[in-house]
Amino acid sequence: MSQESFGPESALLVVDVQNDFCPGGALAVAGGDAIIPVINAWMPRFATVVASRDWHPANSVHFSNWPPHCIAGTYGAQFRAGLDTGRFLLVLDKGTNNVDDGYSAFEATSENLESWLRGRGIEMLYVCGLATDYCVLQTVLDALRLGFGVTVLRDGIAAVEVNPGDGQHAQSVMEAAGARFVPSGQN
Ligand code: VGL
Ligand code: ZN
Repeated sequence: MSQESFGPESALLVVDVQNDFCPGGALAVAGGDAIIPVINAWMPRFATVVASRDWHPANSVHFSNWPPHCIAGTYGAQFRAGLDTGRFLLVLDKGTNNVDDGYSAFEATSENLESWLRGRGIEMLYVCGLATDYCVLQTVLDALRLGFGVTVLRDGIAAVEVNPGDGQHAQSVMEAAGARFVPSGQN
């Protein structure tokens, strides 16, 4: 199994691996915990690892679509225990407005992710995290629109599946837009 390191033009983007999206959380994703060892194993292969977190105000239009979750500063919004957060060079807060969903990490309000990545010469993004059918999907589509190459870690994502098949559908949409999916152990 290849475990080579990636070059300086590649970054790992860890999307929303937070308590509320894991078993027991307010918006639990089945399999949310299973991706943590996969993500931890990938992190040391990148010089640049960044993470986003869903970071909502207590009152948001977002909560007309979802049960309240990831309210800024609460336990549910904390990164999941076991995730190697010491490797994060940057943490992006998103969904911080009360007027929209803010699913994409490129909509983060704490930092302009696009400029930050470009300033470091990043051209390739490896994406993992939660949830396949919302924040991973929108982050990947934004990255592709902005011209980044995108690879999604097949075993490093999990879907909410409001409707069965949403995760698979999201994968098809990402692939059609130009994202590559790889199982762990491959590049
Ligand atoms: C997410 C639903 C609501 C996500 C965030 O991180 O994918 N999903 N808020
Ligand atoms: Zn949310």
